[in-house]
Amino acid sequence: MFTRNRCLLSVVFGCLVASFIQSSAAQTTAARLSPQRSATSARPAASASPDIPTDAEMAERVRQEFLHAWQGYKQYAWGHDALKPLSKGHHDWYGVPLLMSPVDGLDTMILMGMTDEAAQTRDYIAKNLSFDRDIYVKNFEITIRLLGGLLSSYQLSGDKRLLALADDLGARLSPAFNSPTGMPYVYVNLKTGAVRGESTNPAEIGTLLLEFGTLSKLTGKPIYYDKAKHALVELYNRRSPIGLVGSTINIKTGEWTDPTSHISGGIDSYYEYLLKAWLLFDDKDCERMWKASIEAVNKYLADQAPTGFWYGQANMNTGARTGTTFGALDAFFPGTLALSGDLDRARKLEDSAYKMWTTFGIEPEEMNYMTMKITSGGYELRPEIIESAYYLRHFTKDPRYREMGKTFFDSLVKYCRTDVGYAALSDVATKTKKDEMESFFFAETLKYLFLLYAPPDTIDLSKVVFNTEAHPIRRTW
Ligand code: DMJ
Repeated sequence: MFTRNRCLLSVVFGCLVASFIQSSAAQTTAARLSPQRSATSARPAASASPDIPTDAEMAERVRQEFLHAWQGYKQYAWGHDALKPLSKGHHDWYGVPLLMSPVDGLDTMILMGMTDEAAQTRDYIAKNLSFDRDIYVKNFEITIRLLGGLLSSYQLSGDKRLLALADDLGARLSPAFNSPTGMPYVYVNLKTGAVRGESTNPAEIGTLLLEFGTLSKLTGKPIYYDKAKHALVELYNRRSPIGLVGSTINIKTGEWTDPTSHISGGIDSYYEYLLKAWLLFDDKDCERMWKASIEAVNKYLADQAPTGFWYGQANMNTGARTGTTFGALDAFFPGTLALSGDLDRARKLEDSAYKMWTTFGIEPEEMNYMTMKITSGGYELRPEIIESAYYLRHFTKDPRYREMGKTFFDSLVKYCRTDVGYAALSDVATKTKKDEMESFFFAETLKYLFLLYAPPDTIDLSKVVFNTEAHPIRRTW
């Protein structure tokens, strides 16, 4: 069984994702993409402790769980955005389907070597996905899930129909940037280009450049890069004198309406994209903005508490501590720190996040790290803590992270698995399930779990950057 799986994985990776595999000439790019240390795909042979399965066995287990959830989606929700894993129904975000789960899940299928399944899904998307819809969509969510997914799967498959869909989507989303400041409105109507939603946050403004920038590079239309970059710079220019951003801003006036600073949901991927846009596009402005921002974040938000090393909340203008909560979304930050070369903080923070997970058997949406008491008790099948374990294993080669991954996988199977898929939890204390399986479970949670155990050259991190929805974008420019 093990030998067969190992062969299967090698063959599949060799054929399908050859363009992602590291070339020996990658050192120059590797140095640029890995600012404080050189990246390498070498990993010591997994000397698993006796009770931990081998990497190949773990990768295959994850793959089987993807198949389980995908079969459930196909049986009960095919053609819709998402499966409802308890009622066995389906859910469409905007009343009409935008194929959220197929587009989000397609590149994971390709990386897992599901050749036939991926080809069928790709064909279905190309023939059935239409953005000519009179609906207001959230620019941020549609960009990270659909635009990112289409671009990544185009690069992996070479299917030009996906790039055409991405170009069409990019054009339909672009009116969102037509505000007095250039920072995007929250919603845009895909048919009419009408916009609405002036009150937004740094993540919704600053998490667009990887996708719009890649669209520019692949279509030769600079307008996409320029609009998303302008929005990012306008946001950065409104940082406080001590270098922090707040939680809520009005994109018409440019005024902050909530000065609370943190790295959690609503700000998180703004920081992630400053770093990754530097790495993917060699954009020196983004390099400068990342370096200035991370210094302020580490100075005012990092918190060495009796319970561990965390990042909490502070006032963006004074730096005064205003809160001590940390949660599932914050757990992306060890991965971002590791990618930037700060392995010391990355390791300490992932240890804290792991403590959060194991304290409750599975991580809560948010808790107070001073008291270790839950302040928001759901679990949405989120990937961030697994994403961070993937980066840390890659950069440190420490077997600790493959062991952590086993804990995450076992908890998911134990508490979230249903007969047709996986369900989010409404309460991690009681492990009560709820009728939701977000598309990022296919795009991110299972992909990062798989990559944690897949052969290390499956993705060449010296050439590939993941968008915030875990869609790998390869630098071809
Ligand atoms: C995903 O849609 C993205 O990772 C986003 O950046 C944050 N939230 C979810 C996953 O938790």
